[in-house]
Amino acid sequence: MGTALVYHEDMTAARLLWDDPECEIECPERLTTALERLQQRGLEQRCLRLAAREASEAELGLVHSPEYVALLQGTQALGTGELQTLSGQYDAVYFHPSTFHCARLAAGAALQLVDAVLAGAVRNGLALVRPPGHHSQRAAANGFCVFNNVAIAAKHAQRQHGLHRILIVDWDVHHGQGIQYIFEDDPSVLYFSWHRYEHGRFWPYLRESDADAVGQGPGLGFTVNLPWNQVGMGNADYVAAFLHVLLPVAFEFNPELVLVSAGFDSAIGDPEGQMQATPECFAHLTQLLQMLAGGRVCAVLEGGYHLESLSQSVCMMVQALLGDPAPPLSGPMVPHASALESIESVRVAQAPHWMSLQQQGQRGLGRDGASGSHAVAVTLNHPLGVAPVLSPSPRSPEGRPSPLLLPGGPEFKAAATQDVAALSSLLDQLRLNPTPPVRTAVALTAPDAALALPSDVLCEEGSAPQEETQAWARPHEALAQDRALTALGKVLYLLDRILDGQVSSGIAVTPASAAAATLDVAIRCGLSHGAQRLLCLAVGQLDRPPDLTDDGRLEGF
Ligand code: Q9C
Ligand code: ZN
Repeated sequence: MGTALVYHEDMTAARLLWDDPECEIECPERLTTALERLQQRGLEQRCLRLAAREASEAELGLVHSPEYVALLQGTQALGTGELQTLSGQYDAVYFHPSTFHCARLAAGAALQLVDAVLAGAVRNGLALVRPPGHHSQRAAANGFCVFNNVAIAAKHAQRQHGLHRILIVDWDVHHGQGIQYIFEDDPSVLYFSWHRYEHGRFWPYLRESDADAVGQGPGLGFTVNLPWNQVGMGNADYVAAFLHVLLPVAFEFNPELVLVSAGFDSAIGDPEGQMQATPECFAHLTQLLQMLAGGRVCAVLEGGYHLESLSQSVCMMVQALLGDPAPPLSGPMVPHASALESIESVRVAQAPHWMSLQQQGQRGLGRDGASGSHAVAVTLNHPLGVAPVLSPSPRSPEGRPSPLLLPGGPEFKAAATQDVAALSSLLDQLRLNPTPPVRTAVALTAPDAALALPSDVLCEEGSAPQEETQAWARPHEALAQDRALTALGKVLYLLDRILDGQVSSGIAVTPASAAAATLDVAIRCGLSHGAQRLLCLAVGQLDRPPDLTDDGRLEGF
């Protein structure tokens, strides 16, 4: 099952016909340059090419008012002066006689992509479109957007394919307020957006772009906003946002389909975003999203105005959709303090709605950066006390996640007692042990011991017996070095404590040169203790352990 690339040359027809510095960046070359680069890299040829079709009036009507669609239809016959006047009635919008046709193709491309993925013709795909869509509203164009391509695709997936849970990931650097408005009271669509915000001083200057906008009514908790309050956010900030906000919530939501509002104005070089994330970051983000919804990821282009950065980022995303390994991320993988503040504020705002954000209590994320580039942190997790893999996530009868309780709310106490009882009986049924007494243990060798750690983290002094460590290390040249061997002893000890059920999770630091070998040993050691399934998540520079076969089996097991 492959990757679809949906496109139509006609979408290059719309262009700005008058002088407007704000709008001139949304130009036809955005599409032609990206497509050329995909061809140059041989990526386009590896995709299933689909010619975009126009969305029908009924399909546009899934999101937009008939009057608005009729108004847009009328623009085809207007002269330049009239187009300019009409454009002036909206914020950051320009119309061209071909805008209606282009915008219908853009929405149609998103629909075709969703149909191809949900019919099983492809696993995933990208629609290269313009105009973009995520700012557009029921009866308003906004921010270069005419029809809300992704919102229309989501409604279509619900109506025509019967989907109950759709995740929209909006990594464009602007807040997709249009998508937020359309789904803010709808618990069947989880909308995540990060965006340049600068405490409200960046376009579109909306109060409702902040972290405390979490949705309304039955949709409470199904809008997740992560405002960036400084420019210059980079790879570490984006990965941290995924690991600490989006992915916990997304796994708990358990979507049937992931739609990506794939704007690349959040990448380095973009004049709008002023961010620092490199194109490779989008390969990693794409890979992370493919863990959801059985890999059913439909990406639709939104912004992205630096032609070189845009084309590279598009290539990175398509590469990842095709299943190619992601190139290593450059730069120090340390999030900015401002990013951690934003991430923490979203976690606090969303914690009442998501169990996965409640587990770390009040402490939140540590402020202390990881060690320098000489070392790789290996995080080990106890299989118990996490969402049981054997049972479906809890659902209400309508098939969506059961409503979560507000701690301190009126019904909370009674319901909590019931819940705890239900949960422990579920755990009993699954023959799972209670959560180990120690939440996190850290095994550090001397050079890393200076790391400042939260007070409730247990620092493991122990090491596995020397003979045992050496036996595990023997097949690996990379583990011959003293420092690597010492680190391995610590890893093995930590793993032992985890598999014993005394410790829930742990972090160990190993020299970068020994990371792959250490991981290999940790996997073998885990399997030899009877673990059936291991999830290895590598962020950044780590090759797959050499003996791991394509179907995930380890040679010899
Ligand atoms: N310098 C999209 O990326 N201008 N639309 C903001 C701040 C409007 C962006 C001015 C930007 C619209 C899809
Ligand atoms: Zn944008």
